[in-house]
Amino acid sequence: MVDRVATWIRAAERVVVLTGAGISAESGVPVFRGAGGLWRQFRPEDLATPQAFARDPSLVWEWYLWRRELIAAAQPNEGHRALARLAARRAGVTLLTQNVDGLHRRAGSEAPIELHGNLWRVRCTSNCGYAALDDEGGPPRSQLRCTCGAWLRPAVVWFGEPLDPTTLDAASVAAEAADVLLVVGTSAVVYPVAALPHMARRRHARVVEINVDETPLSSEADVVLRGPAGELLPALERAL
Ligand code: BJW
Repeated sequence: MVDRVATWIRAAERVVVLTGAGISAESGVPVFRGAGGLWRQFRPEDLATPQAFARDPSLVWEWYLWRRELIAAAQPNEGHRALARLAARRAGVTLLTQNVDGLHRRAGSEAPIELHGNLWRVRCTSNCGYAALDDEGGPPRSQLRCTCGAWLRPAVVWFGEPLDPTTLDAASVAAEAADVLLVVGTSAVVYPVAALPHMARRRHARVVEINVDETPLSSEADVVLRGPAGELLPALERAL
């Protein structure tokens, strides 16, 4: 199966990779759903909605600062690195990620399209326009309020919030033009991102899922590579 996917990639003009939390699992960053997932321990309604932040910004920040610490201590794994090398050695590779952890960039991927934002960025909740990128792994953020007096918030996309339209457009254009779409380590249940593989497939892309478990996408994918991304992506790279 890996050889078959490698043949498609070699023949492809445009390869798009869509990643989710599963690609960072082997770096020790918890996924959201399933065994050991964050949503088994915490309720998304309490931590990942604009209503939760309006109700208790300190609690939400506490959760994000804890996750920042965990991610700062983690290292990109062989899956992140294989994708960075794939883009470096051939043209026409676009990386889309739902992850907010910044590990693709740390592995050497130059311009991943971060569909759900980045947990190292902050922006002001008022309309003063302040936004900043914190130092990954730097000292914990002590200033949680903007100079205008309003709360700063993590620049991530919470449930019920729209994705940045320019970012989503860029991802949709890439998915629709893809010859091969690799969907790596995502449960494929969170919309609108979960629609991208279906959009790609309706055009003409071969859709390849890389995941340790079955997802709603599995039955629609042209090929499913069942196993850890940190092993399968380097294996795919070797087969190219
Ligand atoms: C491995 C592995 C290994 C493990 N190797 N694989 C019905 C009801 C209610 C709401 C909705 C509804 N239908 C649609 C919605 C909307 C909602 C939604 O989709 N909900 C569904 C869950 C039902 N979507 C939204 O609200 C979005 N916004 C929106 O729709 O706006 C519309 C709008 C328009 C105009 C005005 C206003 C609104 C926004 C969604 C934002 C999601 N945010 C989060 C948090 C980000 C910030 C943060 O990190 O704190 O994004 S939630 C969380 O889920 C995070 C992830 O990016 C996202 C996807 O998760 P992912 O990456 O797939 O991870 P997991 O854990 O789910 O899966 C991991 C996978 O890896 C598993 O399959 C494992 O098997 C696998 N795996 N180890 C390979 N080693």
